Amino acid sequence: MGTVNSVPPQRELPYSKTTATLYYFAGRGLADQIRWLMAYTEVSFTQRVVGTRQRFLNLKDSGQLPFGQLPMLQIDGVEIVQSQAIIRYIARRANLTGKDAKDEIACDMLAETAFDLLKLMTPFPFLRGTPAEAEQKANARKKWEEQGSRLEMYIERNTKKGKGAYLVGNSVTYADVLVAHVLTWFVEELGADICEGMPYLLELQHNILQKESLQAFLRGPQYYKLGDAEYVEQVQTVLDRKTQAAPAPPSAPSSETKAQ
Ligand SMILES: N[C@@H](CCC(=O)N[C@@H](CS)C(=O)NCC(=O)O)C(=O)O
Repeated sequence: MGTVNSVPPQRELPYSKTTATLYYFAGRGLADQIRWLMAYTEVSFTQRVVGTRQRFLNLKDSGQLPFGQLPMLQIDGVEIVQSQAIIRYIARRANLTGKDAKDEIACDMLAETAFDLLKLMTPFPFLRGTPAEAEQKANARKKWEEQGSRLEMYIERNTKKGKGAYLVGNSVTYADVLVAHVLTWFVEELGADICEGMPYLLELQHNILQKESLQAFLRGPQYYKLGDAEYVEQVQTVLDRKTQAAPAPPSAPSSETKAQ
């Protein structure tokens, strides 16, 4: 953090050639949902990788991270932190919150469920090869069985009412995108068998993945693979959580990356 009397670091300005600028590590984490939803809703974005401790401290000291945390998104002249606030903003902007206030509440509840599930996936890169990995996998699988089957029931009910394979109402909402996202991640970490006996969820995922802009994103450089040792190293360095503290780099590189 800056010292008394020191000049605050310059604020980072949004990249002018894309609609949004996303600040996060070079990996999935809490930004992955945001990337998926921006891709689905055709928001062009640039990713600024916060890859050094100094860049992270500069963002905090400049006041751009009011709670001292990433991710942060610059869009439409505002800066948003808190991943779920970012998600809701993008969803409302794209009219993906259903037809009325009741639908919006349903979307909100489902989005929180997707977020609960997501938080079971984000620790995996940090646990690989440790005894805790198997325990976390077993816990995630159990939670999936509970919550996945509830999500399956939502879609089944809607389908049987003739509304289609959606979680809310008779068209896509951001809840569908988030559930397709977390399901995809679960399958990567735990295997495709977690979806056995869940045909409605698979249909929903299939429908969401048909979206061309999402497919292009998933094929492109803005989509990160499952977190590996390099990602772990970066996060731990930036957040200063390494057991052996690495010296902070003298200045943050101007890593303008991955414009879409
Ligand atoms: N509730 C926040 C949590 C954000 C969060 O924990 N971010 C981590 C990185 S994934 C962070 O910046 N941690 C720094 C810290 O807490 O000091 C959200 O959903 O955005």
